[in-house]
Amino acid sequence: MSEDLKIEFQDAIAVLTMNRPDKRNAMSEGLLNALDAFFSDPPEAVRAVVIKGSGGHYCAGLDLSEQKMRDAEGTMRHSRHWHQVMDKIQFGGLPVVSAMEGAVIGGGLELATATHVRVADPSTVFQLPEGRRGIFVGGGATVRVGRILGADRMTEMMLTGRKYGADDGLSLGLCHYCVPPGEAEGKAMELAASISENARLSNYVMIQALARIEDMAKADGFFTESLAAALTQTSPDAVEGLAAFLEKRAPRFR
Ligand code: 1HE
Repeated sequence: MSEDLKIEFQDAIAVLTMNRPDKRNAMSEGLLNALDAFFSDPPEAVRAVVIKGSGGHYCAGLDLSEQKMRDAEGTMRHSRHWHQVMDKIQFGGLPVVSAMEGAVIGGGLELATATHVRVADPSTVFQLPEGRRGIFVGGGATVRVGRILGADRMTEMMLTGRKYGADDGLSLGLCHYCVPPGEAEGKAMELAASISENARLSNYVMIQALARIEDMAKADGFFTESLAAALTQTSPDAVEGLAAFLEKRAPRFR
């Protein structure tokens, strides 16, 4: 197990802690590879994941101290590696909840927006400082942050390097919850526990289908929605879920 990423289990929830507090959990190659390894082969019993940082920060983005000048090919390969890992997080099939505080900056925001549920506390700072450092985003922000904010607001955010707090983040969609100081992890665990009680296939299909349907033409989206419904509605969990509702009891999914 990598020292940079602590992996713990609480019932069906895997809790991943980015563990480089001295560097504000900046994303080193080691940390990125440890996330890659977890999401490539998560234990079968895991039903949801919580990602958090240590030392009062979520993630301060790319580890700038590891950066060397790369040529165009090296830069492209580096960026595409980030895309692969972020895709694995977003489309791996497990619901992922971010518990955020402090820095959610650069690659930290790219990581957060690859996760499905984002909880912030008032210390949280969202920023894309790349434009101020002479570089560009490369870990997926143009698509993931761009779709949340729109290109117009993201352009302004990058040009000025402005910082958004948790309340702004909530109204812009960078986070889904803003909780009192220090309560982000507790709320994230509560949400992960509740999500993990859903039928596994329903969660899987939500994760696989929704973001892709957003990329489709309307007619293709409607068609794909019907396929997704056909898959879930004909599963044993659908029979159980509907029976449990009518019998006024909690469902017992597989
Ligand atoms: C780092 C990093 C880092 C901190 N890489 N070492 N990301 C950034 O441009 C954000 C840069 N960091 C910051 O703006 C600030 O550090 C924070 C707002 C996150 C925190 O401030 P503070 O006052 O609590 O801490 P600090 O004193 O600035 O930093 C503590 C240490 O962490 C210090 O090292 P030290 O050896 O002097 O103790 C910092 O150098 C170190 N540190 N952040 C390396 N990011 C796929 S492309 C993505 C492109 C990007 O992500 S670009 C954005 C990078």
